[in-house]
Amino acid sequence: MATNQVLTPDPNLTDGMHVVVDALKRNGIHTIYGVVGIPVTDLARHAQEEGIRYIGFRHEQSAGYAASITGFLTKKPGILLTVSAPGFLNGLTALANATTNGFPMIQISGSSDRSIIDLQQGDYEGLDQMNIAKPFAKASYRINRPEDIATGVARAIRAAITGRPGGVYLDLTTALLASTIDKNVADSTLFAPIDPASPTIPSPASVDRALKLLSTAKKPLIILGKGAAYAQADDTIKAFIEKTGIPYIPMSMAKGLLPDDHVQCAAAARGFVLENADVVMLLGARLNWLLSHGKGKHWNPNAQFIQLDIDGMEFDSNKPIAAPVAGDIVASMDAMLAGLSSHNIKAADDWVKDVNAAKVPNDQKMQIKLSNTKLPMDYFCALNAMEKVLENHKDVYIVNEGANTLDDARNVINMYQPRHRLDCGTWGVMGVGMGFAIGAAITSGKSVVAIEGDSAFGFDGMEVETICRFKLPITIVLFNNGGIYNDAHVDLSGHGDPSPTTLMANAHYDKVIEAFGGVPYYVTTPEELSKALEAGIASKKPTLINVVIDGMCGTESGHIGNLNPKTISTK
Ligand code: ADP
Ligand code: TPW
Ligand code: MG
Repeated sequence: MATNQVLTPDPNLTDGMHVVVDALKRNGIHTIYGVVGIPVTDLARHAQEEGIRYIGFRHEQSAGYAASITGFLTKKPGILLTVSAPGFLNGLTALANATTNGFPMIQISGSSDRSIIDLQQGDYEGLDQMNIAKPFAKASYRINRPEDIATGVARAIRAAITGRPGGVYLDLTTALLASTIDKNVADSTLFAPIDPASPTIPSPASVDRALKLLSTAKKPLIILGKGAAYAQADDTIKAFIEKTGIPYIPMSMAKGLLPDDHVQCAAAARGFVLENADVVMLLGARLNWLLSHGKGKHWNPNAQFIQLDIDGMEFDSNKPIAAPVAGDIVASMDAMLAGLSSHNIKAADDWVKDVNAAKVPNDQKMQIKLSNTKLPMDYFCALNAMEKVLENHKDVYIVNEGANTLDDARNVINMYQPRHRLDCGTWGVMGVGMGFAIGAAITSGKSVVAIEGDSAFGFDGMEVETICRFKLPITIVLFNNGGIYNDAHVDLSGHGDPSPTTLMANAHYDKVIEAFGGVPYYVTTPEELSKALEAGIASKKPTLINVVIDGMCGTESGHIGNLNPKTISTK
């Protein structure tokens, strides 16, 4: 279209799109994920021309998930680029998910002419995007003038990563993108914010209070959350845990912060430690539903809490926090580690012995589950075959979603490196798989294995085209049990309609990747699965392994059936 052919006959002039790209470059942004169309197509072209990688997706939601996981992995906001209205809305779920999880990302979206939107006169793809984004984002800004672009980008970056990270919306009107400005003037506006994630130092008194409480504990426990993984204070956290000998459990995305086979890892005694611990130190973890809000039968009702978090508003949200430590985990853990010299903190031998003893029966039960050889395979048989391969590829990123596929893989697949397990997170959201896999592969250049339920994969399966187009080293392992949770369908409709949880058990998802030149496998035995997985990782080629899983072995809602309300009437 004529309006998009931005001509710069005057060499002294530049335009909004150029300045946006300059501002992103000035802030060290290397990658943009998105879907183009009016009015941002040329913005993406120009970004590419300027050396920013542009990863074009098939759906904005997946591009957004890729951006958010890039943020989690790098501590810099991942960038999602969307078109107006529908493209913007498609990306918004990913932005909201980033805010909920504390992943830094910026959704940059083209938008309509303000004068038409504000009078609701019906523009092409018209929507009041900045205001709609507000409840889902940590901050929402609009840039209206080219001379404000550098400030707008800087504000968005700072908002995404300072304090608790989150999703930021940045609205760029069509008029702004097409506007012109003197090049020298534009250049003079460019800057990168100093300390965009201002280091927040905890008060010495709060650190002292926390250490004092820990020193009184008879049965201390540390819970590592994804905030601790995000902070990248890996060595300090490891040193603190090892010096004190305190047992720890990792939340899902904190797995690998210390290796899962670490002697102090109490994951196999999770129930026992939660029921018995008298002082629990939360390290970048929230007492939300994933920890039963710190209440109920899973918890020692008298447990006292220490919480290290960058967001002071988090404290007391579910239980009173006896020792809140507000600050960045990097600084807080430095102070906690240094403070060990003046506090006597060592987990008591009896407690450590009891925790280790509690692991034994659970480990044995798990071994029995893993060693079953029934066909069709159940989750444990298949995961056992995978674990044997993956323990020789400890640097592979694992993406994981589904219900049973998620819960069982989380328990079986050991992680050995920080920030290598990426999953549905705080919202338990389906459809993150391909975006996370692509984001992780692009950001790290390493191989990714995405362990997907057949339902989960359906949300974003067309992104295999993106994976193949960019030739990414991603192996998708699809656990096909023919349904959401299982394949136990009953015809409640009375006329042969599939049940609400039914999907096609005999589907060949492998054919999907074959259509785009990727490598397909269809496996029915653990031996075939191991071989295909090994080959997929070794080849570094886009690969999809359709794994036939027993349709009856999954439980409804996986491990959170307790949250699933039931009618009294359903058969
Ligand atoms: P999990 O799901 O693993 O339990 P959550 O996402 O619930 O983790 O909690 C992560 C917490 O970590 C959030 O409350 C967030 O404010 C906090 N956090 C994030 N980054 C940092 C950081 N750099 N320093 C301290 N706390 C952080
Ligand atoms: C965006 C609800 C939770 S788990 C799940 C759905 C649809 C799929 C489970 O089936 P899958 O795994 O993936 O085949 P498995 O091994 O148990 O059979 N929409 C969104 N998010 C969620 N969480 C849902 C719906 C849900
Ligand atoms: Mg399934």
